[in-house]
Amino acid sequence: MKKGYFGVIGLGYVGLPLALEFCRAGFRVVGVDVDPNRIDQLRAGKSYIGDIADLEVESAVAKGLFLPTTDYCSLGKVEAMSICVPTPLRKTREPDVSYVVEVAQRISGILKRGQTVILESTVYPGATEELVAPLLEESGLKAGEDFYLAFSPERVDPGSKKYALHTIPKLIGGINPQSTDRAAELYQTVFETVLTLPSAKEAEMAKLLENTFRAVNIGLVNELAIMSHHMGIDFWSVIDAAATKPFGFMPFYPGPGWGGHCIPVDPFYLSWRARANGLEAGFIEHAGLINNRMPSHVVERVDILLNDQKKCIRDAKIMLLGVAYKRDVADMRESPALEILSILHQKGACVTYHDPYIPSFNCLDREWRSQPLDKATLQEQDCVVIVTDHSCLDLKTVIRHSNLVFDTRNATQLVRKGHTNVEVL
Ligand code: SAJ
Repeated sequence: MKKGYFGVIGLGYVGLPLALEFCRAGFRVVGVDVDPNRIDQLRAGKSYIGDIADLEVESAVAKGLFLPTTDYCSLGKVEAMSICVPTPLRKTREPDVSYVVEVAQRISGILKRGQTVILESTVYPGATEELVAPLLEESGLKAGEDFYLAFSPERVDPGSKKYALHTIPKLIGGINPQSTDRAAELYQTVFETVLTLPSAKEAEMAKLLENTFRAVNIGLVNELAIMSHHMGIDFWSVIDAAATKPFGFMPFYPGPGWGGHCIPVDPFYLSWRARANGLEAGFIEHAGLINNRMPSHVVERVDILLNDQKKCIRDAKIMLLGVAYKRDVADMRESPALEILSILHQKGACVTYHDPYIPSFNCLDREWRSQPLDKATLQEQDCVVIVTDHSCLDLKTVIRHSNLVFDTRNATQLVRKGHTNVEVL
């Protein structure tokens, strides 16, 4: 297939890697984003996504392959375009598809006969056909005939260097067979493996199964961790033992809660749709209850540990070690650290944090700045709470100079032997 122009709308942690993957395959990629600062950075050869090096952006721009712009009209020349904008939850835990709606309306203003639109943003089953198609048809063109429309779930694991994007199998489901074929033919020139599904709904549901699978299993191990603690069982060794089973088991690990913009969000797109069909999504709702309760469980544990030293949370000096939502990423979105910090602050603790990936962030109407992780600072703390187990953290030093360490990730497993000042979740 000749390689012409391809469009990507939304140049975030999904869209930017996708755009550059198409550049590497020889396409000229029109990258559209509403944020002019992002466009300026990209044009200057700068990346704002941890997994993407500046050089990758600089090289694609210099070769004239990557064309960052805020102008939707530039999409007029592309054969196909992918929508990669956020699909968060509202405060009511209902889907917020406003970004997808905004983009679809903008595309309908420039859509050309014969173009293909692929939605990559995670949505509820049926959204591509029931929400996006009518918006694009405001162009006067007929979906599935005059233009083609498909869904292809993004499969990005932020912070993971293990899989190159083009090696991760890509699912495609169109609103009709012609759309499926068009989208698959295009993606086959970039991705090593492309699997087509009967329709867009199966592709939308596959993504939700993938992430609900993780969310429910995270909830399972969190629930069993709390149970094991009360029963005097070392649950971390239980998981390692169960993981020796070569089949039929996949380890998940307890933690301070679930973060990121996917796992705590995507399952509720499915439960919302289920409820709209008069169905119950019990596992999803229960996983949400458990995972959302973990931050307060962490604080309860710290409270008990301080009480054992005749201290209380009020006025205690507590340092959170790692605040990103998971190890080795510089992303705070939905991080459980934010909830832990808020609860401790409300209880009167003197909270600080150290995170080499997060120099500062705003929470509780103020800026918080990462403190040095040195002997003096550690010795001042009544408790150090390991919230995110970044690989670069020197936990031996932390244990050596801290009065008390509460480890929510079992990150000290190999260095805490012989130390009595470390407790794990
Ligand atoms: N977590 C646990 N215990 C676990 C696994 C994760 O507490 O056993 C926590 C993490 O600390 C994090 C949250 O859950 O706060 C989500 O973790 P995650 O490993 O699912 O990471 P995400 O959300 O960055 O990326 C996931 C992808 N993860 C993996 O495949 C390992 C994948 O499910 C999706 O492609 C991606 O979300 C997405 O964009 O949907």
